[in-house]
Amino acid sequence: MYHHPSHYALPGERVILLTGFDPFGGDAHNPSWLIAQALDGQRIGGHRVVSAQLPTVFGRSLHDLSVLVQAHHPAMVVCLGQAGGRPGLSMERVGINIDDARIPDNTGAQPVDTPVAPGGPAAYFASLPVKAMLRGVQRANVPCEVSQTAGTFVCNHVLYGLMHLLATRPGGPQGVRGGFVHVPWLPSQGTPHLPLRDMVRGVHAALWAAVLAREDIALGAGATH
Ligand code: PCA
Repeated sequence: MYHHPSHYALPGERVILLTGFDPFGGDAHNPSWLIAQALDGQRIGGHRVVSAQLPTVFGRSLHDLSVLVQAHHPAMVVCLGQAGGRPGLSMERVGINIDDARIPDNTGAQPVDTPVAPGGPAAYFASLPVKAMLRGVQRANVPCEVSQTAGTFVCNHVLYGLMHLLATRPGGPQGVRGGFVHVPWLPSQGTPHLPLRDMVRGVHAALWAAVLAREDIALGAGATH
């Protein structure tokens, strides 16, 4: 399932490409896609949010993401994914070059200890200002932390693959910033959870903070939980 974006930027607007995933692992919903849909078309400080769905599938998710980046020329790419068991939003700091699936993806593939990009570097840091985004979300009174691992399933695959794509395409990242935000379960999925409206507010605040902070802020690790 691949949803084409329903909004496009007007001339002169910079694009924030915001992605969410389809449901996986037997769940009926994936809050990451519901949040992306809710924010589709929003204007954020001279930027237009263009939302699209990625499949929870190794390989194809990255293929779709690279097509979207080529089509929309975003100034910023923020991918969202569900992380059941986490209590709040998490700003992912790093993607690692490994696929190691605990459950099958939505095509039944379950890679074990294979690289996302053979020969690629071990890891990439997200280039979003994670601490500024953390503070923005906290100020909106939505639980949030900086996370040091996006796991080893499709979300990490997409974060690593996004940063690899930006780093290796002709001309380099070209100022395009990218990263990943994990979100908790909805109340219908389990505990801990957050209401959808709080997650939407939190991601909205994170996008504002990312647009406003050209450089990340210094915020001690003690403030990140
Ligand atoms: N979460 C999974 C993949 C898709 C999603 O929403 C993950 O954390 O890897």
